[in-house]
Amino acid sequence: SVESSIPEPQREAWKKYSATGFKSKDDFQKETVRHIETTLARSLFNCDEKAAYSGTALAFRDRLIIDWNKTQQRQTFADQKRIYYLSLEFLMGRALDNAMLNVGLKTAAKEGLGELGFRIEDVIQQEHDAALGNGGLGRLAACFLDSLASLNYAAWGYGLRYRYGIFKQEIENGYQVEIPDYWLDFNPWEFPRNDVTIDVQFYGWVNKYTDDEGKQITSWQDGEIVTAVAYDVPIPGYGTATVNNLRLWSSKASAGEFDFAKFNSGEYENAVADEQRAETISAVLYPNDNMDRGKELRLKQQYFWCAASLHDIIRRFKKSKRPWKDFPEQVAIQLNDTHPTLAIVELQRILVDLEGIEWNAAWEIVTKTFGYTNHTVLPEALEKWSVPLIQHLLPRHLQIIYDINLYFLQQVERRFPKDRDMLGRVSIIEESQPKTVRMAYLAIIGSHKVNGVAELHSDLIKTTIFKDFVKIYGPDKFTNVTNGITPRRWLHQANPRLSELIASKLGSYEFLKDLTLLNKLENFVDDKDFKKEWAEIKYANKVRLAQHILSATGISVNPKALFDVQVKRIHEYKRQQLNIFGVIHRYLAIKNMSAEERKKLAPRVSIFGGKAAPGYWMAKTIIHLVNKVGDVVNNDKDVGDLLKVVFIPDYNVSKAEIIIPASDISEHISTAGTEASGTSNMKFVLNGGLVIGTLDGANIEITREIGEQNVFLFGNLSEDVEDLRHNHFYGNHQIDPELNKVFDEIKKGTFGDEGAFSSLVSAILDHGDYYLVSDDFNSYCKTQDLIDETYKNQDEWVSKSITSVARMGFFTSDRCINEYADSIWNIEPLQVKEEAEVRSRT
Ligand code: T68
Repeated sequence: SVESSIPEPQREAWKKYSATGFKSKDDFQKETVRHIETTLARSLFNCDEKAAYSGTALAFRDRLIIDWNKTQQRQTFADQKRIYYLSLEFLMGRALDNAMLNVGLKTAAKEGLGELGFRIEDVIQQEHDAALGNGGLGRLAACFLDSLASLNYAAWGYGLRYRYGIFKQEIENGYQVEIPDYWLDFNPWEFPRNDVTIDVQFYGWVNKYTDDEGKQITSWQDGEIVTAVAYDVPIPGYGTATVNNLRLWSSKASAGEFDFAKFNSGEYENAVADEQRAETISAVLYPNDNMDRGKELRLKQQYFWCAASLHDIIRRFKKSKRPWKDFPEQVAIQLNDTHPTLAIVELQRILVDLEGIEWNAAWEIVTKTFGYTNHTVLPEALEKWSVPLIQHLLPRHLQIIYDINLYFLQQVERRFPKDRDMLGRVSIIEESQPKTVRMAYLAIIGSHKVNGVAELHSDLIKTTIFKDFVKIYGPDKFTNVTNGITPRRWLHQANPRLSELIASKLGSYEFLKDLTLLNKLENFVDDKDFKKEWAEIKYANKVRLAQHILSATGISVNPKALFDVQVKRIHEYKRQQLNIFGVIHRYLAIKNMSAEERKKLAPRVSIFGGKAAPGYWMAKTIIHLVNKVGDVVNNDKDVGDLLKVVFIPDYNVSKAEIIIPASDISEHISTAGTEASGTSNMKFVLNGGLVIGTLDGANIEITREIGEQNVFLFGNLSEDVEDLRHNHFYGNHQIDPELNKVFDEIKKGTFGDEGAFSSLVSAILDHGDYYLVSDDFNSYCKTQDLIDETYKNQDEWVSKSITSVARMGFFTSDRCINEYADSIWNIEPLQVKEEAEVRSRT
């Protein structure tokens, strides 16, 4: 064994002082104070909350890294298959609270910090969010990491270590302003691995020749080299000793490239410029969600990260000394959308060009290794890269893409000799000007499984964008894995009082590991005291949110009002415009009411939040309108508490943890067929909020699970969308009369210069109303009225809330990960002996 290769005395000396990590309040204090006094060079007299956070975080980091080391050793010795989750985005949020809860030491830390003079809530809030993602796709990756570790899967995440995460949003005069998010000044959660580097090549040319032994050699040479440096982030599982790894790559100039000789020849500035160019690759996260624009730097990011990750994976595989054909038994790589598709091409290149494996044998290894998850059917979000750009940046990869395409099309031609159009339709290369590479097609052809993220979405990709591929490969290659969320962060951490109440009824916190146990809550839907406590917790969460709203916006809201929340990226397909038009409609209705009628209305706070991509004009206009409507409504004496409109700036993971537990109603109102899944819908319901939604994405499955009587559904169905759009252009397009009144009010200048909002109005009146706002307006408003009525009966409302939570077990990301493991990765968890000994759950 590896152990016995080290001499006994040496092992003994080592073990004597081997780090064990704290397990008690006292040890926690000892470690924290030591870090504050030595690592941070502070003292009792100048330790502010920031320093207390830093010391606490460093103590917990030490705690994690011990288990991290053991986990990595265990996984290496076990020599089983590993999962590699490739994602350009990991929207992790804060790590400290999560680390405390997952290792079961939050109570110890709370008491320990208390004695040292700090409130744990204040300390936790010092942390800067790790915001390396845009929205749902990035947060899904983060939830998956939590589940993979919690379920003891041997899994690695691979991503980029952006110096700037998603921008910070400020609102000035109602407009979004973007501020760079420089988040790395103090980050205790990463371990730089300066010894783990990989050189990545760009540009250059392809040399094909026959060597002395008569072998055909293809070599990609004379490129520019950029070095990838690994930074490791420990990912603790909940209630287990497993701590997995998230490896993020940072770019720097390669030692060979950064030419010190130039210093002497007076080219210092050029050398520095070279270095900066290399560092630019991992400098910034592209802030577009569901939108792809073919920028060269983005393609560079993709290849840089794919190449570094693959070489790292292969290096690890090679240590096992197995033959290449075993690769797919040792390695499963999951592609989070098409962003890592070049990994398919890179693996084929390595196998064929560098390892000398015959094309077909290599291709079999490749396709068995990869799985591809699709997250959208929106055409503008499907990645396409221009052929000349790839030719320039990655000449050898372009050849390989063409060869993959050739063999694929030959196969298609043999199978469908009569369908001549088929070849053009399914070709990886689109014959446009310039030609483009359709990354989704490449991802499908290079993977053994393709999955959508909710049932409707998985059906849609099979019948629309990937229809031909279902014909070619048969339906079994395509599958569904409905998204999930981690209940650790989205219930236990974000809503500790609710989690505690649930645990008190269920007898333990076991539901956090098996969320289906929540169904036992149904036994308590008629328990008066329980319901009272349930409602009190919601109210307390609303008070907390009201405080945040006041400090962030200056707007004072009544926590007794119905909180109506829509927080997510701003996008026309998500239809925040429908929401704000509905708000204006409500405002007009209130203005027209008698005093008697006003008394009967349930007061409401309409809460918006979310970022617009900096170049997305329409989305920015929506933000502007929300703020301007707020200015008018919130200062209208006729309205008072009956309606407030709030835009919470800089929506992010840590804000979500405050907002979601405080909602009564949340809005998931995308045009049917456009939102692949949605995941915040799951978070809101799990926290006892009800939803208003369209029959789209995971809303459909949520409804199936919790019951139609507990969801406020409205709007047209996805199967009718195409006809409606067609009618807008070729029939007569009738605008809903109530919506027209809203437009008249905007045009009157009630919310300021009407010209500022004309693009929003004319998208509906003049440009075909692609997102069916007018078609769904009436049904939306009526459903909002029904919500008002239902809310008046608080007892019934609370029953719906409890019943819904009880039936949410399906939507844990643990279930989701087990499905991937079963149906795509073919992998079992690695059992952990220490598990029993670990964790009192706090
Ligand atoms: C989201 N996609 C889906 N994309 O919109 C959402 N895109 O329905 C789904 O629940 C979620 O993925 C998880 O499956 C995104 O968030 C992006 O952020 C994105 C980023 C870059 C390029 C394209």
